[in-house]
Amino acid sequence: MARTTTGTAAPRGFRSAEHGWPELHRIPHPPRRLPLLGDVLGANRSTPLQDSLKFGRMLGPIYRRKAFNREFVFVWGTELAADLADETRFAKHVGLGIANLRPVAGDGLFTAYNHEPNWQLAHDVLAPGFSREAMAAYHPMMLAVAERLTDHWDRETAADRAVDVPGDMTKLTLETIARTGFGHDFGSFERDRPHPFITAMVGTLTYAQRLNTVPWPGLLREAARRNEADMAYLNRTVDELVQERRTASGGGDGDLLDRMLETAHPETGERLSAQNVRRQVITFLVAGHETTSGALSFALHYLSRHPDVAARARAEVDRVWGDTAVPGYDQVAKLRYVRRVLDESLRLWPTAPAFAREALEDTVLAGRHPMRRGAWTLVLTPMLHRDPEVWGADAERFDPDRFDPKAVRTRAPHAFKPWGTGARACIGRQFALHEATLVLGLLLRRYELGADPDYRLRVTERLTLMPEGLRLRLKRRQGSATARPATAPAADEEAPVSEPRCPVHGAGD
Ligand code: MNH
Repeated sequence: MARTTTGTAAPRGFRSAEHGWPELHRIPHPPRRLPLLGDVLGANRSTPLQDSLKFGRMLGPIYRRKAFNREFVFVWGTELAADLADETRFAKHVGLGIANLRPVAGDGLFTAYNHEPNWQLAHDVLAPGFSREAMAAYHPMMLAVAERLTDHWDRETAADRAVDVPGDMTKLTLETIARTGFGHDFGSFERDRPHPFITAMVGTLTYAQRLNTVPWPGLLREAARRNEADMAYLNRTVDELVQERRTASGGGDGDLLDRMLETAHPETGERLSAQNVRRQVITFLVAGHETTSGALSFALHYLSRHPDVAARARAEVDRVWGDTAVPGYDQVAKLRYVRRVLDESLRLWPTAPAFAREALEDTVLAGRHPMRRGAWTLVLTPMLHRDPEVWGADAERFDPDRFDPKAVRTRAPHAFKPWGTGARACIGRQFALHEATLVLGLLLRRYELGADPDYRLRVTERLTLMPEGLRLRLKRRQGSATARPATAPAADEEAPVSEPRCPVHGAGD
């Protein structure tokens, strides 16, 4: 029998907080609440997440906000977030931005309700696509895509042009998931403008985010029409891609699409339906690149602003990779410091910046806030990751040493949640970490990163986060990837983590 994540289904549909939180009055809300409109003063519709951070700083570790007639509870204190990680009392809640993606992603892995049978089926069928063996098979394809990036950056650098970091990271990560997952090539690096798939995807994500900020969707009629067109484009792209595979002779050597089309559930023998495959392909093309692209972009921003950190990371790459022209699969996980740079970037700007949890039963959150079954709250990870009680008074400061093994061991559990939590945590975590570590290693080895001194970090939101307008000037390093022999592992390296059977349940948040 397939496991279920939640036991019986919690009540479905939207519940404003007053229905689910009997003692809502004890949870603070912003001053100057307006009749009908709610807490809209000082809010900016294009940056809802950064607004929430502002309110979080003002109101503390748990607070509520009302937008028109709907009220939401937000949580960021570590103790509260840790209690919400208890899978016996709480589970993922599909609401707000995620629910708004249902028309396009349906019961695909990311947007499925916990009780939908296709969640467990697709999880069990696709999880082996994220095993160590699968990852090792993706590695050469990831390298090939990274080479297209460095070719492009070499040309830009030779022409004395600054590189467009978020734009090019998006090309890189889209090509990576398309190639490794689906044997497809969007030709992103051969285009001057983003691929229409990206434009349609950004349109859909932005629309889903905007739906949260209007009292009723009818106000977005024009945008809704564009969204229909965007969704139709996404569906068409995916249908063609699936069709290509169905008519191809060779198949994809066990890539994600092969698994979706061919694999029967190991216990029930069930397969994904054609409609569900379509949902999964869209889900993976979007979830598989948008957040990794942001994570790489933020990391490059911080590396360019912290030459000491960049020098240390670069020295590690030179030491671990030595003069191997092409790093092997096992040489990526050995970049422990580069990995810390990524973790620290994901701490400050977790690119999927919130996740929602709902109560599976009537319960009391952290012993203080009663919740009825079905009540839910949003965990704000960028604030959780800045909780001064855990991260100290200098939590805003970029410092990868926060992730050295000893610091990690002594930290409160559940204080770092860029991948979400529990059964519905990110299935692509190891994939993203391998890809991003590999690419940062290659870039550090090849270039010096020059920051524009006038650039101030601005973060754009389309459900995910991205540094806006970030450009860097690169310099090719002299004599990089030359005669420096790979040495024995440094003393501070962690033992390799043994691969869990299921990359999600075994990942250990
Ligand atoms: Mn990803 C779920 C963050 C990369 C595919 N991902 C999640 C969640 C977070 C998340 C947070 C949980 C959301 C929730 O609780 O509602 N994911 C990330 C980040 C990166 C990332 C920060 C990169 C950095 N994710 C990837 C990649 C893939 C992927 C790469 C695929 C190749 N993620 C998923 C899927 C889910 C998910 C699929 C839904 C899993 C499930 O619910 O079973």
